[in-house]
Amino acid sequence: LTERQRIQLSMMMTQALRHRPGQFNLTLDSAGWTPISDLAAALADRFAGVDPADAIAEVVALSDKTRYEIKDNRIRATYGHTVEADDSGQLTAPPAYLFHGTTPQALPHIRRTGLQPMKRRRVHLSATDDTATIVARRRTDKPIILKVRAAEAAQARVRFWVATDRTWTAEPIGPEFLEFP
Ligand code: HQG
Repeated sequence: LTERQRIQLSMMMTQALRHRPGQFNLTLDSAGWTPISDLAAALADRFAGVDPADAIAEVVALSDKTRYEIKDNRIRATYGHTVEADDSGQLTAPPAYLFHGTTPQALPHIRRTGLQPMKRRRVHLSATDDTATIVARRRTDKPIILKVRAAEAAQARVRFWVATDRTWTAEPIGPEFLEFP
């Protein structure tokens, strides 16, 4: 695949595996898994001349953010769901601190209501402040980095899941667990 084709296919895969599985004739289980063959069938006509399963494997292998996971002929998005995927990731006790990159505009809301999942099922957190800065730069050239007292929140029964080596997901996190700049 060319890089352009890879990006196009990856965008279709996030639509299918995070947001609109029904539109691709897919059924996701509670952890977000679906057979690779079903996804390949759904995407086949968009990539004439390329084996769709090979193309999918290439996108998975080259994903800079480890957006997808393959296991036992099944595939899932590692994070980012708007559809229910209640067991995605691995329920794990978090480190003392995680990070969240956001915008100046969101800050007053976050001070009041804490981190909310907004359109997704879970709040997304970064393992390092560098990664959080990259996440924030998607939306702003003035990144705001919040330090999340994750272990303390977990003690107060907020659940955390490891998605990738750089990304965690969590339930809503109250402002009392956030350190503002
Ligand atoms: C903000 C990308 C108002 C939050 C990234 C963020 C990540 C609030 C936005 C992954 C709020 C939600 C997720 C509150 C949070 N009031 N705004 N109470 N609480 N917000 O995209 O973390 O490339 O759903 O700060 O790299 O930006 O797609 O979350 O600005 O890993 O693979 O509401 O998506 O990965 O935005 O990004 P998002 P996110 P991919």
